[in-house]
Amino acid sequence: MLELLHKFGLPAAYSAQAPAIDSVISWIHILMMILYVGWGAFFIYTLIRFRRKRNPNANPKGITSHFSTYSEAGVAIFEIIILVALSFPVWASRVEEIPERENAEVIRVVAQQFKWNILYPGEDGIFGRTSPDLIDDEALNFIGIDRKDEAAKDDIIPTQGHLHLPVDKNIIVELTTRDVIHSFSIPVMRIKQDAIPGIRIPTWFTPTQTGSWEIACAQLCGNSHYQMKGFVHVHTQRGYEAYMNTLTIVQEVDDYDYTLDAEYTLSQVIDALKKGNARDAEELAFQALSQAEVAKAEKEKADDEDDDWGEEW
Ligand SMILES: [Cu+2]
Repeated sequence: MLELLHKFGLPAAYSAQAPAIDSVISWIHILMMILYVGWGAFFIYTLIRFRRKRNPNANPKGITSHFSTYSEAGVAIFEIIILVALSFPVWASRVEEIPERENAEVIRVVAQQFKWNILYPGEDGIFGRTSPDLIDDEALNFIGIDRKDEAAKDDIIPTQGHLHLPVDKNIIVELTTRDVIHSFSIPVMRIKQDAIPGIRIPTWFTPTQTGSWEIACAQLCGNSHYQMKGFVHVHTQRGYEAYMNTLTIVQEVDDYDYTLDAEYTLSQVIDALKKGNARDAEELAFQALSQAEVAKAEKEKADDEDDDWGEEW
């Protein structure tokens, strides 16, 4: 059944939790297929069996057989099995068995019309303070992070719409939105969770394949809803660390004149992942990291020289 569904557009599954969800999807489709064929055949049968020519007068008694009752009961039993034996356990596991935060990568996603903002806690593992009052789109502070807060100083905010993940590690996405209701959907991970203003909802999964795929908004959220797509980039563990360390340094240097090379290499990392080339991506991430380190050293040197210049005056 699953193969048939893949042929009709079900995307490939690249998370450890996907097979359980796919089995529910398969069983539901099997039941729907039986119902579709069954009801269709029954409809055609009634058209022929109860045609006017054969039944010139209506029969007020109608059908006396109990076949329809039995088939209705059969359908109900099948549905109860799908619901209780298959869907409930899968759903319970999805919402209750959230992995320990220590054994997972915890990332915040803040939806906005019509972008995905991603926030990483950085080295300290603690998310800095954010406040709606601090949101300033012109200053590119889309989630209102308070950079004066000690915990916020190392927080990493990648380019909007780009979620970076390590492969084979539990990921907890804490999801919220700064405006209307959105729905965070990564079809290849079988993840779909509504983002509700004012609350933070955890959703979790374990990517099993390196590569680059689309994040979609699965909730009609305004006139440019169709534009609200993002990307999930799944790196090798080492590639991920190198990529995030590079982002940290680039953010620290905060001067495009210096970080130009590193940022260009980071874009090549994404290109390599899109081509499914995780090894190359890893190598490029390390190259970007050394370029960022050079940029940092150059910037520090330039700042020192500026200071000396100032002292002379
Ligand atoms: Cu949306």
